[in-house]
Formats: sequence, structure tokens, C-alpha cells
Amino acid sequence: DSAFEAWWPQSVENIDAFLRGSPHPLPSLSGLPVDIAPEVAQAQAEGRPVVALESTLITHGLPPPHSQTLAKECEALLRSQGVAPATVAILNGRVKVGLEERDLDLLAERGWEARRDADVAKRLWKVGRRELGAALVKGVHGGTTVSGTMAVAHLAGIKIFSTGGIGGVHRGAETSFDISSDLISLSDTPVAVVCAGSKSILDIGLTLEYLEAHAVPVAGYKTSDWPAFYTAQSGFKAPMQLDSAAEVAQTILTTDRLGLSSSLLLGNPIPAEYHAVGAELQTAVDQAVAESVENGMAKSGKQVTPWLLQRVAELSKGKSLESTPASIFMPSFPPSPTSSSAPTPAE
Ligand code: PSU
Ligand code: MN
Repeated sequence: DSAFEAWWPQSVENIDAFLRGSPHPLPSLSGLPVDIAPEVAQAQAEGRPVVALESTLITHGLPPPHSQTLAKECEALLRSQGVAPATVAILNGRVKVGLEERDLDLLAERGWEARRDADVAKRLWKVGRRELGAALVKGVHGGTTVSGTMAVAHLAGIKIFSTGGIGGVHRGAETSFDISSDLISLSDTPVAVVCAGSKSILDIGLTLEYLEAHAVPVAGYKTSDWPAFYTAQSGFKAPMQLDSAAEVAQTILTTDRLGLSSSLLLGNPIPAEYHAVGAELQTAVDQAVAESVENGMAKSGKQVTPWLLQRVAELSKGKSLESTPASIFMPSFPPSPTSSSAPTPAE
């Protein structure tokens, strides 16, 4: 609508340049142990787009080689679109915004060792927002979760963050109180998060209620349904629907200009060609959740999510790993040339 268009001082062609109109003051990086990779710094200096990526899926999510291939595919997909990828992680107590390939490999390998070796695990943290400070003080390695990555992205002036599944309200949270700090970050950190929905290891209805209560703008991208990672439909409606990248960018900037510090959570559903395998994995998810209630894992705090994801991988005989190519992880992008050969599961 032209009256509305006139309100915008510049075109939305370059979304990053457009979002630089955001009024949020950035905290100063000076004196902090934060390394912005040259590729990221250069893109920022030249006004080219940057997208943040998380690293808990590398350290505590998938086993190698999937952890490495997926993370690298995501980066390659972004580069193929002219976007500088900023994979966030902690290395020896320094925040990395943009990871070198050898660092990414190291984190994946340590993550795998950490599953068998408690001493390695002690030096390789799953870093949500609350662990960030101590992880830097103690000089450990860390994979950053959605909440940890959002905090770092905000610090580095990155407005868009893409991931697969976000954390949320766990099933049984009415007694366990297990609610991911991802949701709190979504309510107070102005970094937009593009995801494939919430995995149904969570209580999706309660997650959406929590987001509503905390005033988080939640929208389906070109869909009226809220997606559930493995499936395009969770059975819940998306609270809002946004139909173009320009509309998304305008919503982010308008929210910022209104002085609201919330994120925008965008649900971008799994592509149609993965619907069949998605439905199969959904069955494995349901069984894993039932087992976690029976064996008490559901009450194990931050181990719940990794345990459930591991169990889904076992129950689906590795299918949940094979069918998590970057094209699912970031379904808005076309598959990369490398993603046609699905990696084989480790062990
Ligand atoms: N959901 C998934 N896969 C994941 C995660 C969530 O389907 O790997 C990771 C993300 O890094 C997310 C974190 O931010 O787990 C949430 O963990 P918790 O529930 O402990 O807050
Ligand atoms: Mn939790």
C-alpha cells in the first residue's frame, strides 16, 4: 500500500542495509574477548548481509560427520546467496563470530569425545545466555544455543539468525519447569530468528502460549500453519503470517522503531520433498518422548534435549541425521551442490 511505502526512507532490496535503520544502540565490543572473523567484518564494513548460525548442534546435537557436514553446508548455502555466515561458538574462552573450518572440526570432534569422556565434557559447554560470562572466565570451549547465539549476534550487530529447531516448553513443564531460555531471549533480544518450527520433543502448544505471554512476534513464512521441524504442520496455527522477505524486514524494523526489544520468530516449513521422511521421524520423536518420561530423563535439565535427539537418531536408525541436510535446516535456500550425497551415520 503506497501510503505505507512512503513511510520507508529506503528500499528493502538490501535487507541488512535496511535494518541498519534500527534504533538499538549496540554494546561496545572493545576489551571483550570477541573475535569477528574477517569474512564477517568485511561484509559488515561493505554493507553486505550477514546471518548468524548456532553451534550447539555441532557440539551437543549431531554426531560427526553430520555435525561438520551440516554446519559447513549451512555456511556454503549462505555464501552461495551472497551472505556472510557467522557461526558463533566459544573457543578457549573467546567468543568467535564466524568460525574457521579447523575450529569447527575441533568443536565437532570434542563434542563427540565429550559424550564418552566426562573430563572433555567439563571443558566443552553447552552455552546458553546464562553460561556466556563464566565460559569466558573459565576459558572453556562451547557450542552456543539459540539464546547464547542471539546474545552474541546482538553484541556483534547481526540482525538475522537462522537455525533448525528452537528450544521451548518441554512436555510436562507444568511440573518440571523445563522451559528453554531461548524463549526468554526471544522476548528481549532484537535479533530475528528464522527456524523450521519447534520439534515435537517439546510441547508446541505451551511453547506458543509462552511466546504469546511474553509478547514475542511469531509468524509463519508464507504459511498460516506453525511448522514442527519434521513436518510443515504442527497442528497449531501460526499467530501471524508474513509473505515476503520485504514484509519480514519491515516488521523487524518497525518493531525496533516502536522501541520494543523483542525478536521476530519466523517459522519456515520443511520443503514438500521431505514430508514423507518427516512423518516417519515424527513417530520416533513420539516414542523417545514417552521413554524419557518413563526413565526420568525428562527431568534431567539441560541433558533432556540432547538425550531426546540422540534417542530419535537411534530409533530412526540414523534417518533423523540423514534427513537433516542444510536444505531442511534452512529450508528457504535451494539445496547446495554438495547436499545430494547424504552423509552416512557415524557408528
Ligand atoms: N532443538 C532441536 N535441536 C537442537 C536444539 C534444540 O531440535 O539442537 C538446541 C538448540 O541449540 C537450542 C537448545 O537453542 O538445544 C535448547 O536447549 P535447552 O532446551 O536446554 O534450552
Ligand atoms: Mn531445559
